[in-house]
Amino acid sequence: MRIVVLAGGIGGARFLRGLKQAAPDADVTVIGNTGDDIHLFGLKVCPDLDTVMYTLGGGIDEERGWGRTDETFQVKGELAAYGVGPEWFGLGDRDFATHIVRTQMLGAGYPLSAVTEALCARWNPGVRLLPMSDDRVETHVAIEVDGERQAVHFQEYWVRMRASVDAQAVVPVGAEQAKPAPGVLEAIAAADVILFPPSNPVVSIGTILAVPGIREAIAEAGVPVVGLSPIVGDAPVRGMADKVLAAIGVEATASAVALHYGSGLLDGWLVDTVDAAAVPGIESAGIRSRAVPLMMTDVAATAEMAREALALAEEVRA
Ligand code: FO1
Repeated sequence: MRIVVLAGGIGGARFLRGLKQAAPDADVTVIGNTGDDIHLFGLKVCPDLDTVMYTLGGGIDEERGWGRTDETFQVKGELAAYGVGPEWFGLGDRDFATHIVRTQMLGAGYPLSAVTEALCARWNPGVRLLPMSDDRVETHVAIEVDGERQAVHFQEYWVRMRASVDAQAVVPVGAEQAKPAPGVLEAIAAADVILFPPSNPVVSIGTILAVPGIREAIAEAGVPVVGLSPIVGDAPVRGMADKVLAAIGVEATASAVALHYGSGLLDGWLVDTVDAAAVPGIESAGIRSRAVPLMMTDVAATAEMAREALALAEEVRA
């Protein structure tokens, strides 16, 4: 079975670990969000691609959910000693090697998709990890400071500001001019099922869908598209998805996110058991829905969620 998964950072990566356990023989292609990418110290950092690669490759720091395990921060300290910022983004010594190799290969002319393939040759994530695009897309967040509107890079909004101010708008800068990376449209066209894991619907899955051609390819793929709600009991399970959902005028509820994606895109939507009351409303919008436990407490629980998503896909296909 060929499965395509649109993945952001921590939530998407954790879901993929469960999917691999639930469908060990499946051929999984991950279309990774690159809107979170940031250039720091002359290096290109791809947080969502690295989080998937490290999580599935066994190198992730489990407790943080990002960056490398057994990490040290000597280089970060030395940079700070030179007064070279920013200090708010924690790049570890082991993690720096990934960004150095990536930046070196990009500088030699390799596209991000080839670089990602090369990095994955070391990590063997067990999925094909494709960036959504080889073109530069960086998500910026419009905020208001002292009555003034300004745009900050998503990472600054997310990590330095901890999403402490309201987001007026979320803009994937460069998305309109970006093209799907090689293999992305082909993978979607060849998929037997397409999954939206519990990633951030705005800055992760929304950014991937903002690359011209990807949303259309998914809508026209003619195979079941099933998502899992990142919102449980009217609150994001992790992260601050409610902050960016507010920016696009979408309520932080399991059903509001499903309706935001729409029945033109989604065929099925899993909500957590606490949101079971939302199922009839979602179904009346033309999206098959089912309430199952959605907390990714461990790999076994996540594998069960993945099995439920695949089962709903077969129900939809019938
Ligand atoms: N998230 C944080 O909250 N604090 C950090 O200092 C931080 C550093 C970092 C370094 C590399 C990397 O790949 C991810 C990092 N993240 C950090 C997570 C990152 O902001 C998120 O993974 C995504 O961008 C949002 O999904």
